[in-house]
Amino acid sequence: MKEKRFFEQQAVYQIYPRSFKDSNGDGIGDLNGIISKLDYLKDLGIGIIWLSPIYPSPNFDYGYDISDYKAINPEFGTMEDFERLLKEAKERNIRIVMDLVVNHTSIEHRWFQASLDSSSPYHDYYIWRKGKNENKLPPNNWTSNFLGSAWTYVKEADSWYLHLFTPQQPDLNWQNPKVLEEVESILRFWLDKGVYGFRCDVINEIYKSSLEDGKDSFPHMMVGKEYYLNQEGGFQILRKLHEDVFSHYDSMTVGETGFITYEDQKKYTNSALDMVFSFDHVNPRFYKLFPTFQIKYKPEFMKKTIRGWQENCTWNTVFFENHDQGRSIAKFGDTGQYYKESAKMLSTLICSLRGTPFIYQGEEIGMEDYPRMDWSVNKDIVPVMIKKMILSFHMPKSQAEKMAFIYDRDNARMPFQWDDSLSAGFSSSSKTWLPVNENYLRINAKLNEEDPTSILQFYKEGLKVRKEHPSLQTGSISFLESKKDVMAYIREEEGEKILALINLSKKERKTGIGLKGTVILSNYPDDNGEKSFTSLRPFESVLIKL
Ligand code: TEU
Ligand code: CA
Repeated sequence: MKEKRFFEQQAVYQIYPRSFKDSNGDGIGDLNGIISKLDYLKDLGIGIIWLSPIYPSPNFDYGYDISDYKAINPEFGTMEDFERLLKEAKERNIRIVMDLVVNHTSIEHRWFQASLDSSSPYHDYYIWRKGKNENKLPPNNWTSNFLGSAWTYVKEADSWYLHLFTPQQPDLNWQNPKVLEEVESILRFWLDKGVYGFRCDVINEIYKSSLEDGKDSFPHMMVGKEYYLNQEGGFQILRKLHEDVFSHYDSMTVGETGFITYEDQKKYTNSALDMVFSFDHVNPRFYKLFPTFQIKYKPEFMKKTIRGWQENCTWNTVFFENHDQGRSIAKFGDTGQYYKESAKMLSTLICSLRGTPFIYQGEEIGMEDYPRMDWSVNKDIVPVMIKKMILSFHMPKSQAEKMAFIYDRDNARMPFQWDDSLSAGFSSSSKTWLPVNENYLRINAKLNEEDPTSILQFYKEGLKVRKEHPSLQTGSISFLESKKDVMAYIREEEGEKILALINLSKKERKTGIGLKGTVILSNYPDDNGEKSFTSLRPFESVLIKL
């Protein structure tokens, strides 16, 4: 039998370090804060921590603009702190995965500073070009993923550089073999310290196969993508990184790959990455439509999308949240009457679908979006860029502001709510880098710990059930034809068979499934013993051993 890999058996917990736990009262989360909460994570039942970037950064994009890949951001602590985190985690059988952001660096990285000089060997680390119309206009019509032109002119260099994100995030030139060498050295640096692997930021955009004008259409989103999304050259680079580096370690890699097909996914996971994130199920309308014309979420959409990915991928990532997404309960569940039931329903999916489960900090205690985003609260650069673009279309300011906050990513980045004390126990200071959600008296980890029916207790139970049943880890998955809004699938391995019945809707639903078995997990307290479920109550979800 094939030996199981650690990431097939364990769940990942994503930490956004700035907002997890502050140990020294400066209002910013840090590494010592994380260390102090390792027992909480152990108790939750996760085996892997993914840290959003902890490297030095000028914070235009809060760590996703890195100025030194082999050091620790002093706001978060020191290299000694990081090594202690690794050691303390290891003692609890928890492994650490870092964030690898190599589509771009920060403008403050020494490579970029050196690259301003066209005679420097670093010049070719980035994508510098002369503009059109005697250098007065950008070299092509590409737009940034965060809107506006993807080019910025630098007087000193009398040239333009490409940036698929903010102007403070210049893209690396992956056609230059030196860049690959540098990245391999970064990977080995951390792997040799004992890091388990990497989550690879926008890894399907790194390779630009051409710089010609892209196909344009209103509202000019991601113009040029046909020359940088999922390019053959990109697959080759990832295979090379795998061959040169990852294959020599017991490691895990997960690619952040928006906008991919099942076929792309197969290529990425074939001798390149261990798994990828696809966003079809959480971001159905992103880039498809202008934000004002949002499509209402329908459970049938989730059912179809999840099934498609589960049936077409060898190994999935199972997640509903991350640091870029709004909180999941409001999106896919119910923040009112069925708050707990719907959060537990999402947890049941996370613990029983095929793939590595990813839980984002706060998801396990039912944290919600911030009630009122406005400029006094906002820290994220995305709304700023959206507003700028909308105003450039000569639309009214009120409209621009409203639309800007639809994609504010601060919602998921509010301080973690530990308890009912000052700043929700996140910090000893009342001034935190982003405000604490006022609902912390009602939603916090301490209350969750004390309440046997809490969302947190359910996550613990779900992860435990997953650990105790090999079929829920590496078993096959087969979907049954079920009634509207109900998902039904069987996980199976070596004779063990588990049926999942999930009602994704707020209404009672018929299942269309007559199978009977023993309930091993349920989000309604009276579901136990030998039972069949011909109908399910709102958001009711059960795992049944057949
Ligand atoms: O995100 C890539 C990205 O463009 C999307 O995730 C987008 O931010 C999201 O779908 C909006 O809803 C990655 C990081 O996760 C993000 O935090 C960084 O800002 C970005 O790359 C640049 O490094
Ligand atoms: Ca701190």
